Amino acid sequence: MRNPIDTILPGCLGLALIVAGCARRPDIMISPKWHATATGKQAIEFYDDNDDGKIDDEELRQCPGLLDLLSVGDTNSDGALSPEEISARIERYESSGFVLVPFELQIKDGGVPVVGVVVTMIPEKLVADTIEPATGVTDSVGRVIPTIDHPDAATGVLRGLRPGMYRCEISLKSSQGDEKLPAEYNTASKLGFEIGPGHHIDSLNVVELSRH
Ligand SMILES: [Ca+2]
Ligand SMILES: [Ca+2]
Repeated sequence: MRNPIDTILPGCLGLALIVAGCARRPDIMISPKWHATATGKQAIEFYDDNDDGKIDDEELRQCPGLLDLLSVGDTNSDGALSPEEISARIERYESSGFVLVPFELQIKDGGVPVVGVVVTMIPEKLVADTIEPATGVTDSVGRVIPTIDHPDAATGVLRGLRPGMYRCEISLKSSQGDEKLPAEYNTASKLGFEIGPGHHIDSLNVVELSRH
């Protein structure tokens, strides 16, 4: 006959694991898994079309999120991003411990806020496997705080962006579903943001449409 203690122990162990699980931070509140050195090298693979070992000019214009990084990430001021500079920035994301960074955008047309614009923040290819996209719709004053869809979040979404480099798509559809904005704002968007730890906190980024 089985010792009753053998039957009780697995139950206790199960309870202990559940308690331990409760004490852990949920995975959604843990920083993305960055690989700084590998990502710096991969940037060259992805974007260095002229094989000079760095990313600049036309190469940066193809990835607007990295172009936005230039202002803070080009530490030797040569107008280009080296793999070491990209790795250093990613190490900064990691060491900061930031899980989410607040980000707010306002869309205006001729100075007038535009309502109902869908804003999508798409991670650049370099970080697409590490961080999630975020999206949202402008409110009555043309403002949007993009959120990340996340099934484990209590509300189903995470407010804020992961640190990283993003291309920003802006779309406004008619009631028939036709795109009202030119491709330069969405499918061919050259608008990018580098979201560094604390970089955009308390600042409102305004995009003025120029459709006319
Ligand atoms: Ca190059
Ligand atoms: Ca540089």
